[in-house]
Amino acid sequence: MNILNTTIVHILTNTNLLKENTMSSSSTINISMFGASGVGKSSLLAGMYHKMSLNDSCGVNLRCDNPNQKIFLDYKVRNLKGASSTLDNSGGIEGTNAAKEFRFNLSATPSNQSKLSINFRDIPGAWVNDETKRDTLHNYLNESQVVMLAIHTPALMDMKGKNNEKFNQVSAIQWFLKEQNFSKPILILLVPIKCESYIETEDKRRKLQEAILLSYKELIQDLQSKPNVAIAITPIETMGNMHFEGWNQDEDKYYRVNNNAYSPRHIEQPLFYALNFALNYYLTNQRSRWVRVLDKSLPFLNFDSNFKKAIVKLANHIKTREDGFLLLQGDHLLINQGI
Ligand SMILES: Nc1nc2c(ncn2[C@@H]2O[C@H](COP(=O)(O)OP(=O)(O)O)[C@@H](O)[C@H]2O)c(=O)[nH]1
Ligand SMILES: [Mg+2]
Repeated sequence: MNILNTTIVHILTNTNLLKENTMSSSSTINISMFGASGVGKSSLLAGMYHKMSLNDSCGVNLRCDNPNQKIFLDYKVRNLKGASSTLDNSGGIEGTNAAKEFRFNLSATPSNQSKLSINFRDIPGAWVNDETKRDTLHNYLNESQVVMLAIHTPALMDMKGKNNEKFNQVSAIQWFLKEQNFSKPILILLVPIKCESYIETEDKRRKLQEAILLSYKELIQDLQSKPNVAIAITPIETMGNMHFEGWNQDEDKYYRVNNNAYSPRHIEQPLFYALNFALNYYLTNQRSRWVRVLDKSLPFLNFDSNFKKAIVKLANHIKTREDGFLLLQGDHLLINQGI
């Protein structure tokens, strides 16, 4: 069988049938970091990257080759680690002009050549209310395979959600998402952050889920019948050591619990969801037709076997029903589709 495999691969390579497979090195998955200003989008991105660089990353390697971007992400993590007894929103003031792009290379191991670029676009929250950015924002969302919608949890939960609309811009954000035509598969993650005080007990996690389902009801109902759309609620603690204290006029205040160190919880989950979806998307939609046909009809050739293994591993690691997580729809877009 081995000789047969080698011969077939040799023939395919020499007849250029696999060429498009190697050319697929240019495939890109766009992930939009979306949400109002100051909710914690950039911190979430930095925290996910940091966590990924530390731990077992489920059979995938995510590399940032741009030194300036690495410096920015490291700086953000240092800020989160160094946050002292109180913390306010001032760190989140963003320019309104440009979205920042962070390009990562995804491969099965550090030594493997990357076939897939993961392009995070950190979209300024102010764009949702800026007429001049409307088209650009639509285009960004339209080009996205994954949207991570960061949600300011204290604004959603405290004082019966009195500050929810203001901090989370729920109506404008839902409008932008509902306007998409969803002709291609997309994963939308509703990511409650700063939620250290809201996921400590089963009862609190249930209440948080209910509040998200209610607040984003319009969007969720609208997307319910769309088979191309996967949606999940993925609550995380970006810092793990800060508890919500209250409001000082219009600013949210936190305190550091027992001087505890930065210890994010579940922060890898949105990334695992996104990478799982991205790999499935790549195998199903971004490889050439030839490669897909050959992969299906001659499975012993083991095309992209490392990516397939990573999909299974990631699918086993993502939380779909526990710890306040909920995969609402689109399971079929996240599990190995047997390609
Ligand atoms: N308490 C708390 N503060 C956070 C958390 N994530 C971010 N922050 C703080 O919230 C502010 C805004 O964060 P940033 O990521 O810049 O928000 P962005 O404008 O959405 O990109 C910063 O001061 C962060 O230090 C979190 O999980 N908990
Ligand atoms: Mg930001």
